[in-house]
Amino acid sequence: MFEKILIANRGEIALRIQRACREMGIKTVAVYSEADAEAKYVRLADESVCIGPPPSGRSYLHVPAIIAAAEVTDAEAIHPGYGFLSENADFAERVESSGFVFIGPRPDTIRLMGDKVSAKDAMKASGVPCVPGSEGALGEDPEEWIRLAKEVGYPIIIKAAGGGGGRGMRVVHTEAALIQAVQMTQAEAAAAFGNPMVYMEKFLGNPRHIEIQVLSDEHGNAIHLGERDCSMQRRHQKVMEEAPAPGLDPKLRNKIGERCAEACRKIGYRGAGTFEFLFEDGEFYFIEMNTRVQVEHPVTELITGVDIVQESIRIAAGLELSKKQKEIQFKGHALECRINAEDPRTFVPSPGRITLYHAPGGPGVRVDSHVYQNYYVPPHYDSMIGKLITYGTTREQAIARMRIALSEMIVEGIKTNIPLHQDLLVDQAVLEGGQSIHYLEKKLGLNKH
Ligand code: MV4
Repeated sequence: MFEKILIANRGEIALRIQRACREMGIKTVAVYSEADAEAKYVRLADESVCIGPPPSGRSYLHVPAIIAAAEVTDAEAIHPGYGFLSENADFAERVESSGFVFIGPRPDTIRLMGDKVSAKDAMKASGVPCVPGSEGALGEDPEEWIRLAKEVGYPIIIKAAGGGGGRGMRVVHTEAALIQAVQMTQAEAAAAFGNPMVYMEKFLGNPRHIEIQVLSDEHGNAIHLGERDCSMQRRHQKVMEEAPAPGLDPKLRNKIGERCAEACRKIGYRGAGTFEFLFEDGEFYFIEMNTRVQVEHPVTELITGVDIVQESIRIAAGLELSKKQKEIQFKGHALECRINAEDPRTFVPSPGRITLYHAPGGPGVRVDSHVYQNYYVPPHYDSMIGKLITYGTTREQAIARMRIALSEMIVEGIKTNIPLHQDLLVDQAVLEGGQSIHYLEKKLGLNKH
C-alpha cells in the first residue's frame, strides 16, 4: 500500500479522501490555492503545499505545480477527486510519466470515455444498452443525416462528441430544422471542445437519470454497487440524489449492473466508475461514463457498506477488490442533499463568511463538509459547501431523518439552498419518488407564478 498520497483537490472531497487515507494508515498531502490557506482540509493534512493564486486555472488546474508538489513531498500517488483534473487524460499521463500513480483509470480509458462517440461505441460493443441513433459520429452528407433521422424517428437529439454533462446538445423536432441544427452544433462543438464531431440519438422525452456505480481492479475483478437516482436536477446540476432508485425492480438492477461490470472486464477498466443511463418505460439507455469518484458516491456507500474511496486507492495500489459481487447486499435507503452557498430561489451564488454553523447529527446522518463556523466561502469555486446524507431502513425513514437534519442545520452569514431542500421533502411527487429529469425545473417554473 502507498505510504503517502497527494490529493489534487479542495473542499469536502479533499477531506473525504483524507479520511479514507487516514483509516488506511496512509499519509496525506493537501494542495491549496491562496484562497484556501485557512481551509480545514489543509489543516488536517499531514503536509500541505500552496500551488498558486485563487483562480483554479492557476492552482487546482495547474499541472506543473501539482506535479512539483508531489515531487517535493515524496508522495507516491495522486488522487484527483472530482471536477478539476479528474477526467483529464493528459494530466493522468503526466502523473504517470512523472513516476506517480494516478488513482483512477488509465489515461487511454479516460480519453476513450471523454469522447462520447467512442465511449458509446465501446459500451455498445461490450453489451451495454444504448440510446438508438447514429453508428458513431455523423458524416459529411446532409442527405445521410435526413435518412438517419427518419429511421430513428423524431424528435432526435444532436450531441457533440466532445461535450457531455449537458454541454453541446440540440433537440430537433422536424426534418425542416435538421440540417441547420447539425451544422450549428458542429460549429459550437468545434469552438467549445476543439472537436466538431457530433452524433445523433433518439430524444427521450421524459426519462429518469439513473447511474450505476462500478469498481474494477487490475486482476479481472469488476463489481457493481447498484444504482443511484439523480433525476432531481436543475440546469444539469444535481440537487438531491438517492439510492436505490424508487420502484426499480432488483432483478433489473442486477441485470444492468452485471452488464456494466462485464463491460469493465471487457475494456480492462481500472478504478471507480459510473455508467450514466437514461431510464424510460422500464428500459436503460447508456449515455455517458464518468471515470471519477462522484459527488453522490456516499448514498451508495450507505446502502452497500463499501467505502468507494478506499477501494479506489486499493485498486490503484494494485490490490484486488475487497469484496466479490455476491458479498454485496443492498440494504436500506439513502438520500443526499447538496448544500450550496446560493440563494434558494434565484440560485445566485452566495459566497462569504459563515458567522454561525451547527451541523446536524443523530442516527443515520452523515455530513460530508469542509466548512466550519467563521469559514469564509471563497467566490472562486463551486458553491457546494457540503452534503447532507441520511440513511434509513426504508425510504420514508431516510426522508424523515433528512427533514430533521435539515431543520437542525444552521448556516448563517451566507444564503444556502436548505429551504429548497425543505420544500422538496414535503412535495407530494418527491415523496412518491421516481420523478423524471424535468420534474424540478417544472416545479420551480410553476412556483414563479
Ligand atoms: C438525452 C436526453 C434525452 N434523450 N439524450 C443531458 C446531460 C447529458 N449527460 C445527457 N443529457 C440528456 N441526454 C437523449 N437521447 C436528455 C438529457 C437531459 C438530461 C439528462 C440527464 C439529467 C438531466 C438532463 C436534463 C436535460 C436533458
